[in-house]
Amino acid sequence: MEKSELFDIISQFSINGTVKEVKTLGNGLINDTFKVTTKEADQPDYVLQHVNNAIFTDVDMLMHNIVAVTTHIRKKLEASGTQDIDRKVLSFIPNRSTGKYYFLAADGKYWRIMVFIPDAVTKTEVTPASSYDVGIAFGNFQAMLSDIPEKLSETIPDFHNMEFRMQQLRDAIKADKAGRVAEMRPLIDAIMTDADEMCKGERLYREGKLPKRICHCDTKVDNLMFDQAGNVLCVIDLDTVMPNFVFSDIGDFLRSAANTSKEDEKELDKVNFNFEIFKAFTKGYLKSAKSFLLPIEIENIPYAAMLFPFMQTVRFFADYLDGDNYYKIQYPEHNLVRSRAQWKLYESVRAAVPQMTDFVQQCIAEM
Ligand code: GN1
Ligand code: MG
Repeated sequence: MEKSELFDIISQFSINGTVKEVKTLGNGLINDTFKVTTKEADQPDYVLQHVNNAIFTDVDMLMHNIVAVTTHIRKKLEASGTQDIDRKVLSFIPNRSTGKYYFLAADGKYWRIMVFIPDAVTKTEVTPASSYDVGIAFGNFQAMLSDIPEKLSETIPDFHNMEFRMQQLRDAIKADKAGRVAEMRPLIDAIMTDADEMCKGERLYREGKLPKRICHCDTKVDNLMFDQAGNVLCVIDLDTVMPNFVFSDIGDFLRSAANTSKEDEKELDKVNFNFEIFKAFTKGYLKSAKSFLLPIEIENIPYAAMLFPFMQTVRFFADYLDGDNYYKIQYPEHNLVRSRAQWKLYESVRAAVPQMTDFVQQCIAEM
């Protein structure tokens, strides 16, 4: 995109300061993100984002959710006397003319802008010590949002609904749009074998045994900000904050953090479940969330840990069979490589279910 177009988009928002430069930022698979630097030292920098409205089809509702969430969290942090609040919750900037928190450009693209959090870093890997803090942070995040007065909508309907994700995979297999199905039988069969078991969450929900709470739903490590000393500041990427099972936040964090390699590792021997990270995270999470969790949520933490690599295999794989329309890819087989890496992680997590179950029980007994 031309710099002048980006400058023009930025000028639609009520930002302070004069724009000096705009550079690409981050590695999200869905939205395009830019860092906007201002000339003045006493004015903030900003983050400009193109919202992918093929995926988030109702941007007005999306931004309503996000602003409700950030406003509510800010109030909670103020009430508890927290220091340095501007680095612990995102602030979005309204459009000068509409007052809405997005700008709809003439070409139909949606943009938004938020204040850049200074002296913060994102990570691709975490240690057990930081995972413990992340666990506490997610428990607090869910606790802070438990009494949000606005009703939040599902920004992507059925986002973490495993039955729906299986249906998408079945549809992709049936349509075989990219002609890739024939060679993929072993992976398809392996997924189908475990599918019913992995859809347990939806069944428990229908039976009225499992609640939905407001969750982040994209808690991969890249979506966390840390300060220079390694302390958690906040979770970013709030597009998917919506009602869901608590399994979402536990599972997606472990999927990314407790993987001994990358989400798209080609050498599968390098992909394993890091049990130390699981232990540290679970301990922290239970510490801050135990007061509101039901026994059924606690006893299914091992299920949550399995569910997310399983679900992510299904999602990457359905996209691969469909001809790569959803996730950004860097090479033609990228979604297949991702699927295989996630499947390897799933198998490794699955093998650890007995140890995970013991550990959760032990944690609860000690609290
Ligand atoms: C996407 O936007 P990003 O890259 O943080 C995806 C997540 C997946 C993740 C896999 C809206 O997250 O659900 O788990 O990629 N977000 C959406 O890396 O589909
Ligand atoms: Mg992201």
